[in-house]
Amino acid sequence: MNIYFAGSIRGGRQDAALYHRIIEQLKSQGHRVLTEHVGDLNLVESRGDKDIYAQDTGWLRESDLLIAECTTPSLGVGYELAYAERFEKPCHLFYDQTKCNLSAMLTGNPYFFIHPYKSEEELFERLHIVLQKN
Ligand code: 6IA
Repeated sequence: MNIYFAGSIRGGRQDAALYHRIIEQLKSQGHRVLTEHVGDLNLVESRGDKDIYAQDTGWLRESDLLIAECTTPSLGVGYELAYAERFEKPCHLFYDQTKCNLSAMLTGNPYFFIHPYKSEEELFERLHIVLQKN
């Protein structure tokens, strides 16, 4: 599958190492991750915002599945989720419930598959199940 992985960039990079581990897991199961740079620990902004928007919305339309790690709040990730819903892409949202409370605009939308987790081990178990079912 072509997977669009969404995670915070300008919202804050404190979970970047976790994004990297998730992306590695997706790739190790044979999937193509369109947004590998989200897990890049040395991310430098080298492109203009218009190019980023055009590229990312194109990848969203091309994707088969969206996986979002939502523990660190990000306006960009929220926008991507609404965009993916509009194009009827399956969306799986993960967040560490010991660290944050996800927005009601996400948890209240029955379109989204919501996966709260309490440990990284639980996150990877749930992710494995999602990939097996899709
Ligand atoms: O509001 P945020 O910046 O936290 O939004 C993060 C989300 O928007 C991610 O899931 C990305 O898919 C997308 N996004 C935000 N900034 C970039 C970006 N910046 N490049 C690609 N996608 C982005 C420049 C990075 C550079 C290494 C090319």
